[in-house]
Amino acid sequence: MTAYPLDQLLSHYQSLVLIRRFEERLSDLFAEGKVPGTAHFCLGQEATAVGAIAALEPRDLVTSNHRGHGHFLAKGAAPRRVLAEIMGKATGYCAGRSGSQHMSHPSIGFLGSNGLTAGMIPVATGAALSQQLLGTGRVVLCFFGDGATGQGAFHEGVILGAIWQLPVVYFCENNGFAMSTPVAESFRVISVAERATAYGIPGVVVDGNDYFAVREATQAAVDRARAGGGPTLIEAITWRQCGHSRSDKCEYRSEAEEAEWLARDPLPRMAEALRAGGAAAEQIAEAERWAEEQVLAAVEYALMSPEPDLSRA
Ligand SMILES: Cc1ncc(C[n+]2csc(CCOP(=O)(O)OP(=O)(O)O)c2C)c(N)n1
Repeated sequence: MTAYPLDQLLSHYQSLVLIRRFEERLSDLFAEGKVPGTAHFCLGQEATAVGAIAALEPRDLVTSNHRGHGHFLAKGAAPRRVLAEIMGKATGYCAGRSGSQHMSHPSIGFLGSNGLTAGMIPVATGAALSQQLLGTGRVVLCFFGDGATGQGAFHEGVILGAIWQLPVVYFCENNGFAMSTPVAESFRVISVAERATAYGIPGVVVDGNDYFAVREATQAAVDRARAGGGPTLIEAITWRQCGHSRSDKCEYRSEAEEAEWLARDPLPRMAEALRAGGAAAEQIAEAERWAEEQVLAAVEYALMSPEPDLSRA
């Protein structure tokens, strides 16, 4: 932790708390009938988004999946416009037309989330090919879940990334389940990272609930990609503190499992590391207050925002 400036770490802790409060409040808004459709929350997975994106430069690019609110916020999206988008409002990043699963804002390097499982892996590979051909020096960070690694698009995307030595980091958030299917029923290899051998690229397993471990592993992969060394497959072991989507009551998980993972919650772990590194209790509390205020302001903004003009194509 001493390798990073305390101010920067406090601001990343703010981002963790922001994502947590954002998702909690969004869940309430659904329950209150104020949001249409469905959403996939990333509660419990905040450290993968913030830790991995901390390893990027602002000019670098990110692709996401259906569980993408945290990725978008960590890349610097304004919470009020993300919430407005999810609520289908005209002030959202895609004018209310994409909703929760298909948001994008290329000008901050967020190329998009996608409801198609593994749908963005070939897109990330293509974006990385562009960076290589244009010589931009940018790296692409591609988020997806463990379930996505069973899709043909994963294989096709990673194999091309590997063959062409593209500046891309394939980042798997292994939260133990694809909907209700546990990973043990999805593949026979011990870990997703083990598959990297088949593509001839490094595979790394990391504790996805540890901001510092995620950041360090991603930094090594990003540096390697930027230097022309090609892709890395990172597998971050994490757990969602919620159902797969809004309607999932998680009946396939035990109370013991839940207790075990709640004890590994990434937020108190980072707060503890900050305290140990010299942050004052007031600085941590201030970061938490700031995040809460951001979410309150976002809710007000999104609720007040107009509906899209449906006469426009
Ligand atoms: C091509 C495709 N097949 C099936 C689905 C249905 N589906 C939605 S999410 C999901 C599971 C995804 O699991 P994983 O990639 O592990 O991500 P997680 O939800 O755990 O974050 C599936 C199968 C889909 N959206 N797209």
